[in-house]
Amino acid sequence: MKTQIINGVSLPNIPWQDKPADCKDVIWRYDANPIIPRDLLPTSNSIFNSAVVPFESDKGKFAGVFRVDDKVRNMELHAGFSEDGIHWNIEPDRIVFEQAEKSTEEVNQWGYGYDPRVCFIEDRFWVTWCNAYGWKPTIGVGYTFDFKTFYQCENAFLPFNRNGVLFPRKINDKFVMFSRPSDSGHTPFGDMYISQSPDMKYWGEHRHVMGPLKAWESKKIGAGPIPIETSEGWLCFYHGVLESCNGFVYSFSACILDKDEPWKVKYRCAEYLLSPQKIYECVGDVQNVTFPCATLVDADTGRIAIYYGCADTCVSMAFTTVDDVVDYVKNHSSV
Ligand code: BMA
Repeated sequence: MKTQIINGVSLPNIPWQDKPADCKDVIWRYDANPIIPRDLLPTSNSIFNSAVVPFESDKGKFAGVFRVDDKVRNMELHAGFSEDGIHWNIEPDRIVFEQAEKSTEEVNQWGYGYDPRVCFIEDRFWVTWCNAYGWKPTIGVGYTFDFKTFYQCENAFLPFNRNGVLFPRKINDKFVMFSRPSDSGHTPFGDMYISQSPDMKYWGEHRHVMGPLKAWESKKIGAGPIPIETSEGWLCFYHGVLESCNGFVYSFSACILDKDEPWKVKYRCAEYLLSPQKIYECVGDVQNVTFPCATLVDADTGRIAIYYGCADTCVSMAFTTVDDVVDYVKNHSSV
């Protein structure tokens, strides 16, 4: 590998398929997509935009937090487990968080849950999601050690905010999180920002990272999976939205951020790397959405498995390698 993965883990059983000989793209789809159908649970309307991580990785296992919209159309989060990263057992009951700090205040309460991310930092798995505070979206924060008991902390930010994504280690002794200030609806704008915290509770030192630039992302952008630390900087997949006469189109691409000051963009791919083109990405509850929320990365081979929601209906997987994507982003960069 030309590009080294820093602080990575070995995942010998990472889900993987070689790039098809006729594929001209940097990212290629799993040929048995989608891996999680909308009706995996008897109660589910749809399962999409979900986060997976290595869990008990010495035993080759995986766990995750899944966005499950039920048939009432409540937006809920459910835990799930897998032996191979492809076939998932999702708990039939939603996660009910315990309060991390006992409080009589109402600030910590669960409102709803969508677009979760899961990030292992130091000793626990942190979960961020779009939570409701007074039915207004903001970034919920919680943690778990075992994907059985989950603890909820204070919301990170004021409404309105979405796409809260943590970095996998402290930088300059502070936790670091992306977010995307928004409105109460289907926000027609959006830049990515970084905020910093000494304790996962008080967030400040906000920095602008980047806003929409190219046509494919001209309406708004938002952070995707947990950033991957490499010798070139932080490799970040992110989604971008274009508005067509048929509504929003969600594609995704990647950028590389400075390792010490991650609000500084080193490279940013001018093109999308994957856009809604397959039937399961174009047809569903919301047409034309590919929305990545997680990656698995094998530090030994540089293989990356990307998990992305499709058409707000199901979950699919796509693959690339660190070298392939870093080279492509560097060679097609416009900052
Ligand atoms: C965003 C979020 C995502 C969803 C996308 C497209 O605002 O709600 O969960 O995938 O819209 O509907």
